[in-house]
Amino acid sequence: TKSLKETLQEVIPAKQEQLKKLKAEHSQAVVGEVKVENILGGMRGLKAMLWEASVLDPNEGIRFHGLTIPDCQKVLPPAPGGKEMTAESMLWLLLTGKVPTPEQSRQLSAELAVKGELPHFVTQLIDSLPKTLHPMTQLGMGVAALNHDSEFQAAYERGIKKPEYWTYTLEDCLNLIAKLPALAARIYRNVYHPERSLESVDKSLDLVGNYSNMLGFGQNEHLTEYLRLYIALHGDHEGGNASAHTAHLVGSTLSDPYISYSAALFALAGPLHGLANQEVLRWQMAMQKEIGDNITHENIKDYLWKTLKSGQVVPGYGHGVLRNPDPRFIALQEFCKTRPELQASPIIQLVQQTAEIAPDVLKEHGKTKNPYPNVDATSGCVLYHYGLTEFKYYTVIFGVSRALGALTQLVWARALGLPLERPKSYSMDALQKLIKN
Ligand code: CMX
Repeated sequence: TKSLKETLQEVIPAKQEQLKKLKAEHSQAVVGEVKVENILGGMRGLKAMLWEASVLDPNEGIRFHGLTIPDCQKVLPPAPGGKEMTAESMLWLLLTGKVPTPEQSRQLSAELAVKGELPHFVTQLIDSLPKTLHPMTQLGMGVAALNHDSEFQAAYERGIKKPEYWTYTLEDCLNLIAKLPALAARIYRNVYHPERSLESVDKSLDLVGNYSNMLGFGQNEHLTEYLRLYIALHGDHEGGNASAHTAHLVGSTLSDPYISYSAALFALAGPLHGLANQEVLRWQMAMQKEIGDNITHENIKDYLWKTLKSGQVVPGYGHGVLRNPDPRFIALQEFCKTRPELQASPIIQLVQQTAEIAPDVLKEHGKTKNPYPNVDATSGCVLYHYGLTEFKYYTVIFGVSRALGALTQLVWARALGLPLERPKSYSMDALQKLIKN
């Protein structure tokens, strides 16, 4: 059986050749135009980034190396005894474009488990932080501190050659992904359950099996399976989203993967991006409190209008690229349908009812280009049902997941020798001058 590194070694030359050919034969081909609206509108719609692992179609949603979410659910190996694809299987696909065998996926799990414990100074750092510091800030700090042991940074200082960059980057990326569960679980324990002892990394478990175990939910196989699906699904969403783009931008300066991904986490921590899943649950709970037991179509509709009229966005709805319901939302909803206890859960029912009503209200409101639910509309309610009720923590789980895609691209950026990212900017005066000429 080939290892992950051996598989990558095999696929890299063809990609390098493809890049060389694109540069040589099509450098001057035009793929779109830059309008003033792109410059003023957060670069929305601008085709300006290279990203290998996934492409987001506005109508059908994400594909990972051409595979849709249902395709991935069919072909990517689950954990022993489980049904949902593992984070390792998704990581393998993202990195290599190939579907791993169950054996390869298990080997990767074993490799990550061996690397999974945190260095002592990082546990000390995290333990010294106040409980009141947002869990995302703590995660970003912990990830940045792990750069103490960056192999890429050390090798760069020694003066390695460019073609060797990717191997050290891969080592850092795997080390970081391996350590995220212990780091994220430690933050959870410290902030919410300081009385609990922390499990250490179990060498026989997959990454998410360990994460669930360290969070204190190891006995709940349903939640562990949900987390596997959640983490695989959130792994990558092409390159332009704020967290992935941040990792790419910072990484393009040859910052090591730890500090590049730390920066990405702080982009994920914003309410228009990853923090939305915390906001969704807060908002749905407030709706539940206000409506009480009398949940009707009209009551939900009124609450939606109340939110919009107060000038707030409806969290979990809309998207920068997508123009249809998010297939990640659909996959997580399907998970709910397979389990009677989830179907009976009041909060899950409320999320489902809201998803039936909100699109029409948002259409009538007439602002958002996409009135449909995104993944954040539903991702938190299953966690809540199974007892992971601290929704301030939810973006941390997203942060554990998004490492799969953002770090994959860092490996590819080094393997392809991608340059420093440096777009051109204009002041409004300069722009007006440009338009006149
Ligand atoms: N509720 C109310 N208004 C919304 C809206 C929503 N859910 N989504 C968009 N709008 C508004 C925008 O605020 C904007 O209004 P202004 O013109 O007054 O500024 C207008 O509709 C046009 O926005 P858009 O082009 O449709 O959306 P953007 O690409 O600018 O923004 C997003 C995308 C996700 C930030 C936005 O839809 C939003 O704020 N949604 C709610 C937060 C959310 O769910 N975020 C999670 C996204 C997924 C993720 O990254 O994790």
